[in-house]
Amino acid sequence: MLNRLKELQIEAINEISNTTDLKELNDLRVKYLGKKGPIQEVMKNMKDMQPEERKSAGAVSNEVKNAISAAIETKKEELEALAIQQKLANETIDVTLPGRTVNIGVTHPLQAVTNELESLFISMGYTVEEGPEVEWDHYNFELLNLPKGHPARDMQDSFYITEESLLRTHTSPVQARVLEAAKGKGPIKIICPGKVYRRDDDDATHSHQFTQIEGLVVDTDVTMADLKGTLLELARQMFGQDREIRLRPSFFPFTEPSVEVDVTCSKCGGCGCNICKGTGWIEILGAGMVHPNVLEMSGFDSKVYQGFAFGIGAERIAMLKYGIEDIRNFYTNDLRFINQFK
Ligand code: FA5
Repeated sequence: MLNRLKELQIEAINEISNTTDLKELNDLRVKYLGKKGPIQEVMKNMKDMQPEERKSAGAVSNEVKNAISAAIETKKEELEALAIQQKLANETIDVTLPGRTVNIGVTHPLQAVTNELESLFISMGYTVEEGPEVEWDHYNFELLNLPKGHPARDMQDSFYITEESLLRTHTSPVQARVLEAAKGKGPIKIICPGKVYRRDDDDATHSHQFTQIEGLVVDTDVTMADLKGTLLELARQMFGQDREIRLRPSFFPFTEPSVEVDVTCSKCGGCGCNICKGTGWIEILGAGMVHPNVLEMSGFDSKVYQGFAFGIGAERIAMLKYGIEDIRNFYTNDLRFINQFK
């Protein structure tokens, strides 16, 4: 019996040393040390032994089991170390390989100009307001001194949705909303960027949907000089410190006096070229002093408060700044155009 135990030890250690796989090693543990294994089988005969013989058989069986366990542990450590080495070898990173490029988007030039104008006005103490693109006739026209039937409504051909609602034709209704919400108390200093819509025929300089940035300042001591200074700063920040502006008399029902604002042409510097049609000047926005009727309709005392307002066409600014010749480029989503602004 003792011989059989020694034979089993040699047999097990042989098999253990030949195995190359952790699962196989575990199977060998079950095979030799499990309850139904050959060592337990041999030990069943112990009951027929003399006490002295049984004692030494017990000791030998323990020695054999310990030797097999130790061989399994050693092999396990060896196989685990080998597995880690193989994993490391397989996962080697080649740091010399070129990286995969990620396609990074680019800010649309129209958005870039809007952002730039927003930052400029925020730096001058303005806050940014927004309003709905589907607007009530009341805010788009009536509160801006354009009652129903007023001939100046034809200046902005509109997309009506119902008799009383339309796609806003300018960002000026936001100033009407802000004035109304202020309940007759200034000061107000806001800009409102956003999309506007008109039944204009699309061509190189007109679009049926375009972007305006409205500005409104209302306080107790606001003059035309404040408006002019603000617009000169705007022109110089956007187009260069050597720009000049000129104010031409114009008409808007919501401002009195009203002006159209031109900036010296950035291509020819004012001598006259194809961009400025030989005049040296390019129109960029409409502006004026807020009409007393507009202030009064929103609850402001026009003897105490005055204000100025302006409406910038963002596409026109972007076209001048980047030399873009056709406004439709902003809306055709041609990546060859957009990627030039990377
Ligand atoms: C207005 O819309 C006034 N609400 C501006 C204003 C605000 C005046 C506050 C006074 C006080 P106007 O229709 O001129 O004004 O438009 C303003 C600017 O929008 C124009 O100077 C031009 O740059 C731009 N614009 C007008 N129509 C179009 C169009 N169809 N496509 C692209 N840009 C346009």
